[in-house]
Amino acid sequence: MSSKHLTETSKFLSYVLRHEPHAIGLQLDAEGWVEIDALLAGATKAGRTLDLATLREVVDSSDKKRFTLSADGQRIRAAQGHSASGVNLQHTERQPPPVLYHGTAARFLESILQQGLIAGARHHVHLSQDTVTAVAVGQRYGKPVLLKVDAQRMHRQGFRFYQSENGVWLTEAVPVEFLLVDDQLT
Ligand code: HQG
Repeated sequence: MSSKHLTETSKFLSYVLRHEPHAIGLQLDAEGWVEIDALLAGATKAGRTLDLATLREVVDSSDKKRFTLSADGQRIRAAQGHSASGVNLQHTERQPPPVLYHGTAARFLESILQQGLIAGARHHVHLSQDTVTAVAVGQRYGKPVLLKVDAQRMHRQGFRFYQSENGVWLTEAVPVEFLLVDDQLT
């Protein structure tokens, strides 16, 4: 299958498994799972050609391991990034590394330096362990800016951190006092 078709299908899966399952008549459970049969049927009904082989190829080829299959292979979920209500993944709570990064766009900086990082539509603020990933995330919205998060100090003060099954660090919000604009991009 062409990489363009795989990317496009991956975006469709992110849309229904993270944000709008109802768009194709699906309901996710509290842990974000849905029966693969129901997903394929819903997609077909919505006029999209999606078969099991394609679905498995998208899952296997996802650079960020965005989707997880259940142990019995019957169900699928997005590993993180949800905004859908009624979904509340029990991500593993972990002690974070001393520093985490958040990539954003320059045009959001003023607001972030006033309010701190907020989750917005998603259930968590997303943080990365490495700067390359963070810059790529920020670049999706415009000229990227890299923010350094003092995760160690946050954790010491009782803020909780979680790691999704595909390795993304998550927290509820990051107050301004724990943020530093990293000047390596300027
Ligand atoms: C910004 C991708 C103004 C925030 C990535 C971001 C990630 C504020 C945007 C995942 C703000 C939200 C999530 C404030 C935060 N004022 N703007 N106070 N606080 N923002 O897409 O972190 O490829 O919901 O900086 O890898 O960009 O889809 O979050 O720019 O893990 O699998 O508000 O998406 O994964 O944007 O990206 P998003 P994100 P996938």
